[in-house]
Amino acid sequence: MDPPPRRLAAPLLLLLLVAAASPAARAWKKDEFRNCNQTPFCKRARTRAPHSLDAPLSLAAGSLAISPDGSISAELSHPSRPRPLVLRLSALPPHALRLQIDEDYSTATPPHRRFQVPDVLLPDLEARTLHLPEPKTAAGVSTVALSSDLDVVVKHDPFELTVRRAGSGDPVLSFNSHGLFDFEPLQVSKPEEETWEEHFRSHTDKRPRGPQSITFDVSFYGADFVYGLPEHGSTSLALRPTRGPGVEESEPYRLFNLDVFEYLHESPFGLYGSIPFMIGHGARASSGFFWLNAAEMQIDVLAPGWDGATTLETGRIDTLWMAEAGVIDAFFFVGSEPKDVVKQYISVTGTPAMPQQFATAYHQCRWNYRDEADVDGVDAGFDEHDIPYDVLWLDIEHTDGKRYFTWDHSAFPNPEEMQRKIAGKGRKMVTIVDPHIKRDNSFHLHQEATEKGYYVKDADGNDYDGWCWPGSSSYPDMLNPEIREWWADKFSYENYKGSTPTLYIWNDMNEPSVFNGPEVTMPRDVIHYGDVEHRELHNAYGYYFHMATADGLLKRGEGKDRPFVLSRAFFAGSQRYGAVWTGDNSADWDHLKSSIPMVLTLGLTGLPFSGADVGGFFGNPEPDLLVRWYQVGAFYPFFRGHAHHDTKRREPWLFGERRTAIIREAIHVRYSLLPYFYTLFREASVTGIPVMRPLWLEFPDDKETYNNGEAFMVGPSLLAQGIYEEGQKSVSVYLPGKESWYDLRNGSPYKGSMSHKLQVLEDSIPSFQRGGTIVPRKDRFRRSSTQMVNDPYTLVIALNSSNAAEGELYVDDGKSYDYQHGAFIHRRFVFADNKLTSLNIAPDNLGKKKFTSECVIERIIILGLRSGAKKAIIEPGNQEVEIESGPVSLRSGSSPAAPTIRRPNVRIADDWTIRIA
Ligand code: MIG
Repeated sequence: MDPPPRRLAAPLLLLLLVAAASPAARAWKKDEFRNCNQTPFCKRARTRAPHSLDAPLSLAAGSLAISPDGSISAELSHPSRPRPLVLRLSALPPHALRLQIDEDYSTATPPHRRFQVPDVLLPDLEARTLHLPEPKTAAGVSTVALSSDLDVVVKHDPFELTVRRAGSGDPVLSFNSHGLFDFEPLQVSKPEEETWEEHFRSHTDKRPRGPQSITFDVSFYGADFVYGLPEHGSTSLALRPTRGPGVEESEPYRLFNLDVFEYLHESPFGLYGSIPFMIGHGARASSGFFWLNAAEMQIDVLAPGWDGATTLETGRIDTLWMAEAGVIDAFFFVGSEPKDVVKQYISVTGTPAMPQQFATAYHQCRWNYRDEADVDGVDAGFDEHDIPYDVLWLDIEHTDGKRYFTWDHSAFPNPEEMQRKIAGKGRKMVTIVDPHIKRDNSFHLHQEATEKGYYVKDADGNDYDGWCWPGSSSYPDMLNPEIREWWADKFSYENYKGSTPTLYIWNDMNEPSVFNGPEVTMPRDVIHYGDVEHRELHNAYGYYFHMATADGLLKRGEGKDRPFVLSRAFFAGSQRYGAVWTGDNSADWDHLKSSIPMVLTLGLTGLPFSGADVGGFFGNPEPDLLVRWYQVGAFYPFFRGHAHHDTKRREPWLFGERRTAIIREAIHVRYSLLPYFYTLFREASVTGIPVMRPLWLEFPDDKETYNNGEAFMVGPSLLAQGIYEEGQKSVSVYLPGKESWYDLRNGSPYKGSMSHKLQVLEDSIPSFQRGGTIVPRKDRFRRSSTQMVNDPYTLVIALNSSNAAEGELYVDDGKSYDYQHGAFIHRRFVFADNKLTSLNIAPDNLGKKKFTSECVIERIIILGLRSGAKKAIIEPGNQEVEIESGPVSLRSGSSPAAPTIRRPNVRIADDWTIRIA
């Protein structure tokens, strides 16, 4: 073969250079972060063989007793420990067991108390615990009945705890079945021969308090897969095994809040937030395990045969949990359905905050909108191109030198006027407020924090000084409630000059991110309030910061305006304070794809309000990728376009008319579904069931759905599937359940319980309404959601095989807390026997506040109606209305396809029925 002509060489070289600069090659800086082998507690725990201790952990015979509060207490002894451990078991209705294990502070003299994370568990938890019956002990085994259908079996030696179904005796969850328990005792002083110091890159951690890690194994019975443990980049919804036969890259899932530059879309390394909650699910059982601990955690999902066993047990998943410090405060949750497991987790950590209506609409962000003229231009651009949006965001450059709560006065000379102008169209603004405070003696915030001693202290007791955006920076100690109060006050209009009632807040960098710290965060030996080391509380720092900021907005609005605070870092319980997003993703197809499992996982672990940066933060998305991202993003609970400052501008109208039209349509889909989304947020705020759901949450028996991370449900009624490949021509979509599904665009029916190979369309992603559901919409487009408040509704009824359907609508004032006192409309729409009925499902015991609405239903679309009826009768009033053929969606050119009841004009606030004649 001839050598290639020489002139090809240059383009080839160029190609290589371009490839090297592409996001995939830009790559994450692996060396900046510790892996398990570089983390002594992890390495040690991970290499220990099951049941390898000479004298294993045992429960001291005779120590098991019922305490006056109804819990069970016992002593555990362990050969490696000078003192016994204290165990406490308590039960929470309906199906949760709490296990606490800590040092014995009463009899012995541990040098200090281990850290127990405050303010995450609901304050009424103790009051809700059950009085347990006397344990029954025989032959070294004690059994305690938790409820009529559950009991817990405690083996004394070696210690093992199993939660079982009382009737069948089937285990659901167990603790220490593999004898991997270890609890390093606090030492009074350092033995001379030991060194407690640890080194990583140029950093030394003195570890003045020595080793104190905790390890144990937990098994999930009846589980085909385990899920949860955000936050990691992953295209897989189920957690992949991290150890054992068949596992190549062997790193445990790491929970350690970090600011990871250009993170990988697929990696067990920890990102910005941590929730130590895992759900096991299979055809036979659903269960959950939550370990409240804010220290660095590493968790292995063990592949069958990990322990060398040759007869592999199926239907059980073993996991290994390791933490650097803290105590054991753990919860076992037993389904029967996976939704029950989520609800139980929520019953312990709190229900998600109900967002304001505007926050559920589309947000436009960029690092940075430069000045007031830029803000004006972008705002006007949406109007010119007929694209609704609700919130315009300002990133760090809007400040005076990264001093938060201030403005760059040359770029933003009139911030109040700017906000009022935006507010005139029913829109809001958001500014960023980060935790790093510029160490500038003329900055009032720094002065005050210094004077009051409000900063986190370094190991020598001085204000910790780290490097971040403003240069030399210090960090308020958010663990201290007094400091949180102080911080919250900074959001008053008086303190935050230039802020107005339509300004909300974005908390970034709260892992915390410290540019010159180990792994880009705070050193572990930094000291917090109450003499707590940073290592003990690290994963919750951002949580307390988010909490203080949300409390600030609550105070600012005198308790009447629901806060909106977006946070990057999170922990168990963050759902009570606002939304989170998946941080600095990249503008590539893999990141679009991994956003779905990431958002689904957040929802399963209590955080329903999340999303990924639409378009991808780093890099310039191909226009087709941007379009696909809008189509998927329109279904994220939190829907925001955002971009790095080095990227090209990418407002939705910059890629030609055709693409503008498609993006407009994607955003329109979101706006038309806002009534449905808001109803789902209501459900989430009461039960914790997420807005965006894995298929198996709705179809728990359907194995086909268990590891589907490409398709997702929005609530119980809609299913969508993203398009994650460039130029993809066809896509296979699995539609679960026995009922039919209807294409959202044109109402075409598709059979359930099978995969459909569909042609990929340019202007939408596959999305369907499930037969048997009713979805409320608003189909008139305005500039913002606020301007749609009085618009009439459309109901879309998708009938099931018995010609029936149901759905809900929740409406309140969209901003205040009056709903907590009864001020809302909550209806259930039921279609059966050719009759649609609107039922009030608002409980009447909530309070005296009222909310009503003059809104009517202007259109009812019925998919799957087999009768050729032409008329319907409305009661009360015996009024006749026409049934015509009408379009199913609003897209231009959509042909009349479905029977439509025109202008029934019944009020959403009223009881009525509509009978098909
Ligand atoms: O180090 O504020 O994730 O959304 O635009 C980057 C600037 C700091 C990281 C956030 C990103 C934000 C950016 N911030």
